[in-house]
Amino acid sequence: MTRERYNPKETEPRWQAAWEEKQLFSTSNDDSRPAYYVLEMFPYPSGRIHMGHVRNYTLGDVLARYKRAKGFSVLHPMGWDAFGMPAENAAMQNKVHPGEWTWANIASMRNQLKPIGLSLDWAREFATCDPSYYKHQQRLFIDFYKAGLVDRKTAKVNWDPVDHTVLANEQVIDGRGWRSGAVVEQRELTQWFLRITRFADQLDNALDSLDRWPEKVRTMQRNWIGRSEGLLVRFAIANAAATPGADGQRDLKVYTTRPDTLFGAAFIGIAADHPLARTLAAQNPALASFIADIRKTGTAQEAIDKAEKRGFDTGLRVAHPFDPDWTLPVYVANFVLLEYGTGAIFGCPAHDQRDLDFARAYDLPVTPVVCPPGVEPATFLIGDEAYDGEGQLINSRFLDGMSASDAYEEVARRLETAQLDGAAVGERKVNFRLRDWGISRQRYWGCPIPMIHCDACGVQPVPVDQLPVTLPEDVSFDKPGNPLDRHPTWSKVDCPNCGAPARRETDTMDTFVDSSWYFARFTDPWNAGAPTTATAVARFMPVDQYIGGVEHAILHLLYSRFFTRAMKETGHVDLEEPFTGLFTQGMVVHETYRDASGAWTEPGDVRIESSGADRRAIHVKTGEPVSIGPIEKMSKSKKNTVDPDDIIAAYGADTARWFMLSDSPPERDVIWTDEGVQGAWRFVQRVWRITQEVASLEAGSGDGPSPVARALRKAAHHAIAAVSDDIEKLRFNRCVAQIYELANAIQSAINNATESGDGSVDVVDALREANAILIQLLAPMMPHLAESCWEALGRKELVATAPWPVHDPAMLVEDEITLPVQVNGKRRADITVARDADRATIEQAALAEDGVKRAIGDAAVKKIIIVLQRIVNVVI
Ligand code: ANZ
Ligand code: ZN
Repeated sequence: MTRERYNPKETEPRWQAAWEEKQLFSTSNDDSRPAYYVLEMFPYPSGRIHMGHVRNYTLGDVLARYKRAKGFSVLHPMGWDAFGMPAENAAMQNKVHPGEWTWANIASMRNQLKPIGLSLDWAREFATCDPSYYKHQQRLFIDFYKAGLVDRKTAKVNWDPVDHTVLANEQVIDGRGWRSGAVVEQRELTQWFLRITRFADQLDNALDSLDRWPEKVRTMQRNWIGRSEGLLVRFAIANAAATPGADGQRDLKVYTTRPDTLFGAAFIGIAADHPLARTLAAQNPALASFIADIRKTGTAQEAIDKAEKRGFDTGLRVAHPFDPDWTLPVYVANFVLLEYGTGAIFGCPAHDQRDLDFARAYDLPVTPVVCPPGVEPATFLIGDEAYDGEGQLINSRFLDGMSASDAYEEVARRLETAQLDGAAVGERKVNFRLRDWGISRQRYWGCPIPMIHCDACGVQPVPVDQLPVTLPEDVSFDKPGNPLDRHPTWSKVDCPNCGAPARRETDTMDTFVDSSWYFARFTDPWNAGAPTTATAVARFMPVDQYIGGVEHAILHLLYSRFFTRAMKETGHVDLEEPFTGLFTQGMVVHETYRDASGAWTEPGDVRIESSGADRRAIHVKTGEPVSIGPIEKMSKSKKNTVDPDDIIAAYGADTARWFMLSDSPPERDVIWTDEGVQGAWRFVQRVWRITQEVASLEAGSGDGPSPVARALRKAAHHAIAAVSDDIEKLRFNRCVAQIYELANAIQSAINNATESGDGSVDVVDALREANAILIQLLAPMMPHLAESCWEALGRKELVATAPWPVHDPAMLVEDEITLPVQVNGKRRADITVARDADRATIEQAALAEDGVKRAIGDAAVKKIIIVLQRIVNVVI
């Protein structure tokens, strides 16, 4: 019999065509089966599919195929997150229109995705840069606007004074514009905001209910939202009259989460842009220039945290709330943020590190007020480190001896009742770190914000029946800045309210908006009249399993959660949480190589010469040695990428999929190695060979039940149960291990049947059953190979349409047990007996073994010790 090698080049396109022809993966919106929605984060059309994509989509595909086999109507769509800066950069560099560049990339990436054999519903494909998509996004924006979820306010932007353009944070490198190299300035611009803070509390609370999300992602979200409970405290200004610019100022409000430390207060800090700082600076040129100076640090939290603590003593003093004779200096300080709390703090150097650094720099008193447990208050001193732990109050008058939490309550209670100018001094307040979401971008390649500015009527939304507001095609990128601003006609429009000449908004939306609701659009991308269709949303949403990179753990997921709530409030969906299950996959990593000159060298140019401890590599072209560097995330800059196209061309998609799934748990990084790929390739061939062998087995003589057959059936049914469970839990590397085991069991049964000639009817039946199970279990992972094997078994239908195998619970019960048999303490044999076998049966079986008989020889058996279910010892 001829055994042909499995040839993916021939089979893979054939099976893809067969699936396509039968439209197996297009999902109907009206189907009586239960729905299951699996979604991978859609790609940005950068131009090439990389291994990270392959991993992401393969993970989702396994689940989609499995759920389909389990009888679900599975929604598994694909689209393109297609707006964004790289297209504009390409336009500037290569003189190609961003749209042209983007659509060309989409076409080539789609061509790269298809050969992977993903079970995607391509009928639902869309790109966010398509007016038929962003039209609905504009509609959502207008509905949010009407519902009070949109705000227009001033905010700081990074301004490049040479290019005359606004820069995104990632375009500011070490304080300079990425293209011009000019020192970036902060400018105030009026911008559009989505009021995500309206839902801050909900977004925080609901994290508890997301029990199918990784804990680390929930924690990251929680930290980002940053809920804190504290107290607003008003400090009376003590010397307003004596301080130029402070006339009429009566109090200064601070936010604190540690009112218990109030007696440790050493100063007041206000933000550079605090209104009081501004009025004081108007009368104080030295302060004004100090403020101008610290503004250069920018607004990024990281930069602020890193910057040296600096302040300017304004001369203003405030009274301590519990002691009118105790006054504190007011500084403008660079570490106090305008947008948090009230933009003003009281500094307690002993118990806050920033305050301590500040106090040391400006020679302010450091009075500890919380003494750590077990430390003698008299000896407790603060050195370079603030103490932020628990303890007992000291140096704090009426609070002395209390715990920090009791002291917190006591201060809060007293200040809530204390009065200053007819209002309470203290007020409890929950604060959030979360800020409203500024979505204005001064760029071309984004969704136009559908608003019109009229001198007479103010801001007006574009009437819904005039949507979409489309981007003009005739734009140039030869100058920096936003081409929409300098387009001769695009922004000229009549006011929808009074008809007078008015001006279109030229800002476009942050691309995070585009990805904040695409999952809802996938449920009915054909609805031309509205963003969503209620029945379709009800059928598929929320997404049952969302899969993507952990780099999106904060913003994308938070914005999507906000959008879902905002869409609920405006009647577009009827749910709050978009993703019930979230899985964050690890990265694909690879060794790095450098040639003799230190230049990064591609894996394709490297040959590993020897393995083990003295692994060495050479350059295939020059024969020169190549040094092997650390394993790192695949990246173009280090040239340690492997192109999916090359792998598929050499081995086929199944090999790539299998290796990707097999090597490590999906949440961890997977190290791409040539040996690993080879191993996967060998397994593909092995499954093919096994299947052909089983298909050609002819049942020989012997009927009646065979123990070999029984053991094989048990292995197969055990594998069904284990693989199903592991797929449900996305533990794909464990599925792979189970499948290897089953393949081994089948192989040894084949060997047994062919060598001993015991191809009894029962054994051949069991082999056929186990082989079919093997193929079905690996079908979600290696779908093409599975189809070829299925066909070789003589099945007429596609395995992609076969129902998932069901295990027989009776097969999972362990009913036999293997016991070692010793003779005078030395192991001589193993016996397999029924788990509940009695002593007599076990003795008989033990004494019947050849090895045992030989060891006993002529001696008399004195006794036989049986430890049930453990061991048998024959004493002679
Ligand atoms: C006095 C104090 C004493 C504080 C102490 C801390 C420790 P979270 O938990 O993040 O809400 N703070 C308040 N507003 C600020 C602003 N705009 N810029 C910089 N810091 C600000 O942090 C609240 C604490 O951060 C507040 O409690 C305040 O300092 C500071 F031993 O007040 B605390
Ligand atoms: Zn008007």
